[in-house]
Amino acid sequence: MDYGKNEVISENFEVQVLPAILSEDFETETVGWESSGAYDTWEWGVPTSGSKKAFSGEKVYATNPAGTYRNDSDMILSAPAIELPEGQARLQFKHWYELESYDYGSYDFAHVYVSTDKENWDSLAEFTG
Ligand SMILES: [Ca+2]
Ligand SMILES: [Ca+2]
Repeated sequence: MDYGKNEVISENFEVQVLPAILSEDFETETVGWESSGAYDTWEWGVPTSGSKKAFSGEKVYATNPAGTYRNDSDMILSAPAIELPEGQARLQFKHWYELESYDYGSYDFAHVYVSTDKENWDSLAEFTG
């Protein structure tokens, strides 16, 4: 009953909470994360530029945690390969970014790709300035 003396009946739902297959807060030495590409400045550590803080703890993986990335950079940060069970999967992450842009568009882009064979990659998301 609520204050208006209306009876509220709601159904019961059962929610299954699945454990994360890969969870990373970058606070301790990372395993399996690799960077590559042109002018690769991906680095693990405490950011002193950009966001100047982490979403969790104090460490992050960032493109040059102490300054801007270089012009003509084309760099990749790869997560370790994981085995997914049958069915749907969800990728969830927190990120901070500041990409070079101008009045009518963006010079720089960031993408999130996934692959099942490390040869063919599907774009899940694209971010601009
Ligand atoms: Ca962290
Ligand atoms: Ca640029």
